[in-house]
Amino acid sequence: MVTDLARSWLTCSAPVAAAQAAGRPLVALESSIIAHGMPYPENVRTAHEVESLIRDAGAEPATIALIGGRIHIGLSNDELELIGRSDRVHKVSRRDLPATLASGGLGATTVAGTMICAALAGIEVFVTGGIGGVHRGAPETFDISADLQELAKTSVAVICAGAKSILDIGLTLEYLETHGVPVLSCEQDNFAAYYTRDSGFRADLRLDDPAAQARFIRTKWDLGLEGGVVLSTPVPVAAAMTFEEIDALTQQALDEATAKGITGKAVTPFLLERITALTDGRSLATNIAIVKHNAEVGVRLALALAHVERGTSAA
Ligand code: PSU
Ligand code: MN
Repeated sequence: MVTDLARSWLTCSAPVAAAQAAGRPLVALESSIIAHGMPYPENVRTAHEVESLIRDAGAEPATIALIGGRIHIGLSNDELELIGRSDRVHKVSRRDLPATLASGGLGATTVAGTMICAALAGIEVFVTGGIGGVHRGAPETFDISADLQELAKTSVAVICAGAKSILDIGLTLEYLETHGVPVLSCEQDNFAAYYTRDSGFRADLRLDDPAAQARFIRTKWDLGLEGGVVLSTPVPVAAAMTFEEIDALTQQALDEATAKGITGKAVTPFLLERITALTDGRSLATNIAIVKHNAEVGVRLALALAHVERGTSAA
């Protein structure tokens, strides 16, 4: 339950506050992808482009980060620059939120961290790149992203291009099923694999129409079935990488992580950085295309959700 006490930690930007007051749809965006997922200055440029795209489509973007002991919902240009440029930005998942807020440090929120803050701000739709998941080798390491537990309990719809094959995608989908998290897909039947379109695993349900996606999500929450919904959409064909290329480089990055003894929250950023380097930055162009496409899908969902009444559909 969201309490006034929890909400007292929020600082909403003027455009976000105006959208909330006018009842205009909002789309949350994460900051870990800016601080830890892409190099400067492409990260900040992409963040601006994604925000513009959402605004032009009729919703208000709300990039979320922790600055000076406050949860910022919507960032100014200077704040985006700070998060994108500083090398002192903590990666903030659920367990890191209190420490970073209490110390007043800079924090970039992961999928889990962003979901928590979006829910506090009453934002139902959140666009990211790829979700975290069950890591390959998790049966020994227990390395399962806190994103999955958050999806199980926090009621936010998360639009993504599936999950990267640095993860065990099959086990990730099993985990989501166990925890009652619906995995929707659009544009294809299968769950996406981030750099490539097809993970080889089916999503629970394909819903291409934003109105149908919105009705599904509203029905879940109307029923009191708390927790998130994953909406997977594949990387656009023109920007997709081939399975052979990305699979070999993923394996190399995983081997390097093992050899270096990388563990805990450092694993995902290490793998993302190595893959960017190993592809000579080509994966960066793919990353940018993915986030923009996800934003297009997310904004259509946010607009559709604004039109779906709560309660039994009269249709
Ligand atoms: N996977 C991606 N891109 C990302 C991340 C994951 O393809 O940017 C980031 C997201 O912020 C995600 C986080 O929530 O990494 C997951 O980290 P961990 O595995 O430590 O939970
Ligand atoms: Mn982990």
